[in-house]
Amino acid sequence: MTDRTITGLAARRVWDSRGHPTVEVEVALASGATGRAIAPAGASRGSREAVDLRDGGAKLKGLGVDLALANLRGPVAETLFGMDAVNQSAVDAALIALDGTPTKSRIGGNATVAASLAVLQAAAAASHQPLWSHLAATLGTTPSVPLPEIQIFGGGAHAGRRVDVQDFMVMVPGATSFAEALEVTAEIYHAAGAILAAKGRSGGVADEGGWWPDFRTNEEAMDTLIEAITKAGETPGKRVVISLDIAASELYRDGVYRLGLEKRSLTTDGMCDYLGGWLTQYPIVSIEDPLAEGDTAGLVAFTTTHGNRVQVIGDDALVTNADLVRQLATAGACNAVLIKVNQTGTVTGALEAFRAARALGWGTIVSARSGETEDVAISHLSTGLGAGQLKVGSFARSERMAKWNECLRIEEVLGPKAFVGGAPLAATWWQG
Ligand code: 2PG
Ligand code: MG
Repeated sequence: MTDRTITGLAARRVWDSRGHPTVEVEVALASGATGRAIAPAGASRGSREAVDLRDGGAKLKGLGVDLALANLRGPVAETLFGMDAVNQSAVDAALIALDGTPTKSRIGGNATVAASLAVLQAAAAASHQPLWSHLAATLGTTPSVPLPEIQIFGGGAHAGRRVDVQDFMVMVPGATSFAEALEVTAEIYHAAGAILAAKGRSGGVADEGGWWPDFRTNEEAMDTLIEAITKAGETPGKRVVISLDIAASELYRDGVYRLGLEKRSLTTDGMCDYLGGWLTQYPIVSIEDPLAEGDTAGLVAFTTTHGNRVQVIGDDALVTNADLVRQLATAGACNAVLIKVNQTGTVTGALEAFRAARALGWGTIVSARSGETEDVAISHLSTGLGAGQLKVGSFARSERMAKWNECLRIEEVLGPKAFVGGAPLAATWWQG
């Protein structure tokens, strides 16, 4: 037994930003150091991602976490007690072996991700370093402050499918610091709110804090975004650019893409042309899940046609899985990966996916889920790994703002020189 041996594990039910129950884990080490983590939850999910263990039944819409908590207090605690908290890969391998399923369905991805991250936090606490610097020190990475990717309008599964596209976002690669990027985004966010209010179309905010999308077409949302950027005193495509998450798996049924808002269906080719048109019309530099996870041919076609000028991010198709990253890279689909720790269920799984993407020269984007909490681990993860971008949702609601604010604190320590800015976006993508 050393100071860093895991000696205690507490699991409790807490609540996420949608008011749903989730799992919090607190791990204690022999030295007295502790680490705490909360599992987030997605709404638009890839079919191969780690699944949350939920109780089912009528209570709490079936979303109770008593079974996951029982697993944590029983088998997970028994497995982790006596292990070295610094040896994250051994801890995660033990969790994976205990679960024994490809999607963590026995122990629950919500249980494994909270346990894995709590161990990481405890190891950082034991080293008397903030998580970002502990990560950089143990992984040998150069920490940097990521470019924030911030939602202005939320749609898709996060807004009652009021518009088809899930995330209409801005990035400020022309900013000289994370702090400046947030300030510019704040102006755009509030300009967008004022435009909607003036049109009598304010409807509150969607799940991730973006304005509720009361639009007649998807293009109207795009045009209003351009209007908001302009109203904020910026020239679209100069220091501010657009980023989208189409979340196309949500639109894909029986081999076609159904755009509910505009009541039309598109084939894969039609969807490629539709989005390709937007790429010529608007200053879009990044597009996530343009085609569905099951439509690999579509993802390949889209990446082949547009991948030299736009970042094509795989979320549902890659589910933070190193093998899928390599497979899709070989096929020619995507050129960037979204990293969500709970999609794979362990810190080590997320690191493997990150490293696989880096080795391919791909872009790397650490992301929150639509169901979030006050947990700010991803701000540290993105900084410690030196990821290109951080995607957290919008510029409202404290489960989102907590993560942006944590990056401000980290930037204060690292200095604005550590801000990634436009660096990860190839010059051909961003002409500003
Ligand atoms: C996504 C995320 C965050 P969810 O699709 O990228 O926007 O959504 O957590 O619902 O999967
Ligand atoms: Mg997505």
